[in-house]
Amino acid sequence: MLDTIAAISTAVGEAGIGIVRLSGKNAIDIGNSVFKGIKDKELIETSNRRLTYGHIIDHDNNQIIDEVLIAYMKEPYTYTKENMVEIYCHGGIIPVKKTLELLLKKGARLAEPGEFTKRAFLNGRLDLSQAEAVIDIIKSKTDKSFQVSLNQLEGSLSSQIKGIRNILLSMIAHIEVSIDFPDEDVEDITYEELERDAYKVKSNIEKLLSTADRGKILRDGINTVILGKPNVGKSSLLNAILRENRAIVTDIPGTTRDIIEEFINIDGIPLKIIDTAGIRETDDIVEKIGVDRAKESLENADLLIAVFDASRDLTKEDMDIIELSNSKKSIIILNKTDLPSKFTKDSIEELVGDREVITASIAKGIGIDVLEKNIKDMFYSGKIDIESDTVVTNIRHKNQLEKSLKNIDSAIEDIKSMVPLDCVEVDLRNCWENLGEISGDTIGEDILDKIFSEFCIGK
Ligand SMILES: Nc1nc2c(ncn2[C@@H]2O[C@H](COP(=O)(O)OP(=O)(O)OP(=O)(O)O)[C@@H](O)[C@H]2O)c(=O)[nH]1
Ligand SMILES: [Mg+2]
Repeated sequence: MLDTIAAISTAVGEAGIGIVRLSGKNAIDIGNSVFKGIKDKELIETSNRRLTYGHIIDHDNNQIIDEVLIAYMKEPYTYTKENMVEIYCHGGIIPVKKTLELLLKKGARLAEPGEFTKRAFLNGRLDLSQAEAVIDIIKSKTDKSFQVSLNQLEGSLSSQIKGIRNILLSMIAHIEVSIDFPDEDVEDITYEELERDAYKVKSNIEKLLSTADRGKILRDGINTVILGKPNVGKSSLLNAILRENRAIVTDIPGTTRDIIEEFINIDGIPLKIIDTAGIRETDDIVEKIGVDRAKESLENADLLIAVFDASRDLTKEDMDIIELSNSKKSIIILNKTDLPSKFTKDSIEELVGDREVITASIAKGIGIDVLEKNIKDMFYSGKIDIESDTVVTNIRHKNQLEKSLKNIDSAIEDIKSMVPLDCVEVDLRNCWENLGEISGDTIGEDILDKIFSEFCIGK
């Protein structure tokens, strides 16, 4: 961890400025070796944390690389808690790339994805859930998901996890005392006390877990799949919700072949909306792949919008769609009601049970508002006040919470049947460790590598 890393921290492309960062023991020296200020002033002669004007220069051949602003920041009060230098180049691909190349030539190593944040974690400036919040902030697509990530970065999840782990630690400590010093004059912990504390732990874990599904939705958007047989108006619906002509619409059945994904925002609720190929039996190889993809996309769907065409008779293909939709939260759209109908709303309502059926004429813009309101009602109870609440948005955190819930359940069972305390302690310890993996207090190198590999380079 002693080497000095460098990377381009801004997105590559044409822009006003581009920032190259250095972090590590030699960052300031390396920065100094490529800089020339006004009247030959060196970087180390300037003040800590102050932007200075000058040039990046390859002193080996006296070549000017770019005109820049530069600042160094001395450890430990930096993003990584190490010495850092930030160089503000002109935007565009060449100035930042050339500057980076020069830094590498002067002894810096190209940073891996997320390595700056990883160092912030390893140096104790952020815990793991906070570091993960940094990725989520970068990737967030809506105000709400941004706000939740920001709360996580501020430590809302960390502090709750810490609270639960403290209860566990105190239980473990009491058990150890009882086991190790049975004759001493310390008061033994009773099974009743253990049970009471274990239930406290359990309810806290459950509370966090109950936010997890909602959390996933905030992070990724509600995964919404539009499904139906060919030509019922699926792509028309996508376009209507997006309010743009994103997907090709024609009167030829089998127009959409591939999956089309778009993100939109309905009054702050993020939707990932997926238009699919019309489902039918077909010998066309390309269409067949499309149909398979449509069915696959259903697996991860949070919400299904099943579309039916009222102007044509219901067919076996429609029955298949109803069948497929049974296992999912779904909304049924009865489309093309501007044309003479071949079947009624009642007849389809009978087939879909207690699910809502919306009559629509997507081509005429009728029914879209009702659909949007339905989606809102289904997912946005408004009960969670995002600004103050902790929401678990990360699958890894959810898995750890589930594991620790199993541990505490098993501990509770043991406590109730009054098995020896050292057995209880094993479960409590596992629970403590599994929770610790969320904050990164107990975690293996391989998991760390996996987490940080999700970052972009330069963060
Ligand atoms: N009359 C009428 N026609 C509509 C309506 N909605 C869509 N259509 C027409 O139905 C045809 C098929 O629409 P698409 O949106 O391409 O249907 P699709 O379900 O995506 O079809 P595939 O991609 O082939 O599976 C087009 O000609 C649309 O203009 C409607 O509400 N009323
Ligand atoms: Mg289509």
